[in-house]
Amino acid sequence: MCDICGCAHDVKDTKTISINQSLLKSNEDAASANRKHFDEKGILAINLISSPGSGKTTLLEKTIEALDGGLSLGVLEGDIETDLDAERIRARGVPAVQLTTGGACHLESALIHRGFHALEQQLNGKKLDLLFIENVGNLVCPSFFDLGEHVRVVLISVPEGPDKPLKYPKAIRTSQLLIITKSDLLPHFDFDVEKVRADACALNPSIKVIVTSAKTGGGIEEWVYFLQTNLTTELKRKKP
Ligand SMILES: Nc1nc2c(ncn2[C@@H]2O[C@H](COP(=O)(O)OP(=O)(O)OP(=O)(O)O)[C@@H](O)[C@H]2O)c(=O)[nH]1
Ligand SMILES: [Mg+2]
Repeated sequence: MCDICGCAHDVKDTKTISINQSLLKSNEDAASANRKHFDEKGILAINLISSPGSGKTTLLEKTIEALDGGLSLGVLEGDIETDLDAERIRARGVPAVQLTTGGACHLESALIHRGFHALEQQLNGKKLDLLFIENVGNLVCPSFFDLGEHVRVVLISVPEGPDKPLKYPKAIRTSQLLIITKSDLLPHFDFDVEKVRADACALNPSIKVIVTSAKTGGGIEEWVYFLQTNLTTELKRKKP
């Protein structure tokens, strides 16, 4: 068990399991309330999960560039310390709130609820289309916590190695999209994209895979299309 967050992974002690189950249950209740709130406002919420440094904030920067004001975005940035990532997003003219967990290795729904209200204050009544939640860099604990998102996206970068889907199956099983980032580095690493795709699809047959590079812009158009399609589907689903 993770000593910091008390997550339910690899739990052997029955007393600990019951504590963690109640923690997860209260998180799930708050996640449902968040999702209802986002639904009422016609927002598509996206939770980005990855190891530290896989390229989450860089992908968001490229997304802002690619959308070029076509959709209205807001970002909740999760980190253990500092508001460096939120500053990077705000520098591109997009509202962002930093959620510093003070040691915890994942975000939880109650923090998202508070962060979203803080974000709304920056919006001055402007409607959001997409809410991005950049989770704390960690491929384990964030997989266990629904934040009320509509879409979960897991990122694995080329330098991390091709064994990550097999080693972190929960992240793959609970995500709708796997983004393989830093594809410009493929010539320098033993990273078999087709094997990673096959491993991910064996764990989660419905997962979609997109290969991107923030350096060359490869795959960014496909990612933007994924976002637009999911936003349209969500809006249709909510229509009476
Ligand atoms: N070569 C290459 N480098 C990249 C790419 N995307 C991101 N990087 C670099 O990877 C490093 C980490 O990128 P970030 O976007 O900050 O990663 P992150 O996942 O947000 O990191 P944390 O928030 O700390 O978990 C930076 O030096 C980026 O410039 C890419 O597509 N190709
Ligand atoms: Mg980041």
